[in-house]
Amino acid sequence: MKFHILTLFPEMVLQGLHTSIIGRAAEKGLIGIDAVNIRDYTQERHGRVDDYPYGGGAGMLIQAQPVYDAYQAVAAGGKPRTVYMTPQGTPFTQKMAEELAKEEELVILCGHYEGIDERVLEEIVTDRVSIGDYVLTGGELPAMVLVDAVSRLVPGVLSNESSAETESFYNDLLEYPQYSRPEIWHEKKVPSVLLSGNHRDIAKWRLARSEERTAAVRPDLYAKYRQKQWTIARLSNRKREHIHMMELLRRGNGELLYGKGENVIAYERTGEICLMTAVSPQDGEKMVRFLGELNPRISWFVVCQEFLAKQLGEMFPLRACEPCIQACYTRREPLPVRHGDIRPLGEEALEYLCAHYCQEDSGATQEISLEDSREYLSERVRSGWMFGAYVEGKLAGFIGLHDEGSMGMLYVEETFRGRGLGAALESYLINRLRERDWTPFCQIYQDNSVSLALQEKLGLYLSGPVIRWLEVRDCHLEVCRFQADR
Ligand code: 6GU
Repeated sequence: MKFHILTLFPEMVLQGLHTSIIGRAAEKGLIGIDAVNIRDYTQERHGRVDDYPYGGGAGMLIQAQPVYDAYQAVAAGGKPRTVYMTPQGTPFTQKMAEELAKEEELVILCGHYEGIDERVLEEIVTDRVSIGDYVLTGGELPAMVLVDAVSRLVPGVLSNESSAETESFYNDLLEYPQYSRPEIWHEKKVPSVLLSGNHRDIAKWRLARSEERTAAVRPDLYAKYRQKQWTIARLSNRKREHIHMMELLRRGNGELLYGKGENVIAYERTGEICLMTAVSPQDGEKMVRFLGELNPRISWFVVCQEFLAKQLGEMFPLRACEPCIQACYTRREPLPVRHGDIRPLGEEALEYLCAHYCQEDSGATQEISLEDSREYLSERVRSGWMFGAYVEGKLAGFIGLHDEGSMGMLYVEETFRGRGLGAALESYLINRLRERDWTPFCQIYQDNSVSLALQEKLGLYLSGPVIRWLEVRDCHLEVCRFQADR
């Protein structure tokens, strides 16, 4: 990730960003921070970059020419994403940080004085971003805020532990209070539950404190959280059928786009996956229409009813995969893992994964390129949820968690089949998920009798009705016919 910061005060930005975690990330080359002095590009004598605004008013404006030339110098003929830091921008959120973190290159433009000539902004700026409802003297601090928030999402910038930690266990809620040594300070004792060693009780206590805090200081967030909880409760009326949607919301990986009783649309942002369930075709009709108007980026639909598949097909250009049976593991006790050497996989296993993860198994079409599946597997490895079984130190099979939370990608090398390696891999993954208090689940093509037998053997419950994945073709060109018709 490379940041080009266009500013009148490059030393301010560089000093601020070359310390601590972000500084270390820059040293390691995980991110690049390039500060460009707009003044270096002025054509006026004495290095002047500002002038009076036409029409009068207080203060000075940065002129178009030096900004444009500084931009051209870093854009090098391309059209990089260019963020202008301004109090007149869209409020900055974690969601935006996540979106920006996908870019390879970002240009960040810092305003000063009363702003910048609008004409150059029109030509180069793709996003206008504010960091909150207050006015600062310049865009440098906001730019540093943005670089910090985006950088910590770049793989490797945070240690694995801390990045897993930020992963939304308490999604939509503020953090609970924390305590360190000593046990008593100023006659205040650390809450005794934290010393109990009982992880279930600790988690419960932390959740209660998080809810309390959020309700008190962020009623907006709390309302969203409550709606999610309420929807999860409604979905649990038909748990085997809805476990994938419940888990998406419970694990904090999904947003609720629509929730009216058991009519629900949930959305997973990284995979651009839209999960839907509806009570009746009439409800389905309404929901599909709603999606048409909202027009979010969607690469996949996952539906629980065939009528939804049909209705969506009338609105979006879709390709349907074969139907799946859903299986979920609802027991408490861990499963025995009858294989000694199962470990998390790192980048070094990527070639092996690419060679053996076949796309027919993923249900996708042959049109998903090797490049796309490599990127997907690499992202899955980085998530820390890919595990391999080793035999005599050599990789003999693997399993992993898909982006929307289901177990899958199970593979065992031909020569090692029939030895229970697949069962061991899945048992291992189930245990890891249960440690988090998550409900493990997977989706199996209904004609895959081998896998279905494995699910039954491990004690997973199979859903009666069927789940269907639908791939959106040309997803970013023609997302929605409905929109075009209006
Ligand atoms: Cl991005 N710039 C300035 N100057 N002030 C701000 C801001 C940005 N965001 C909030 N206040």
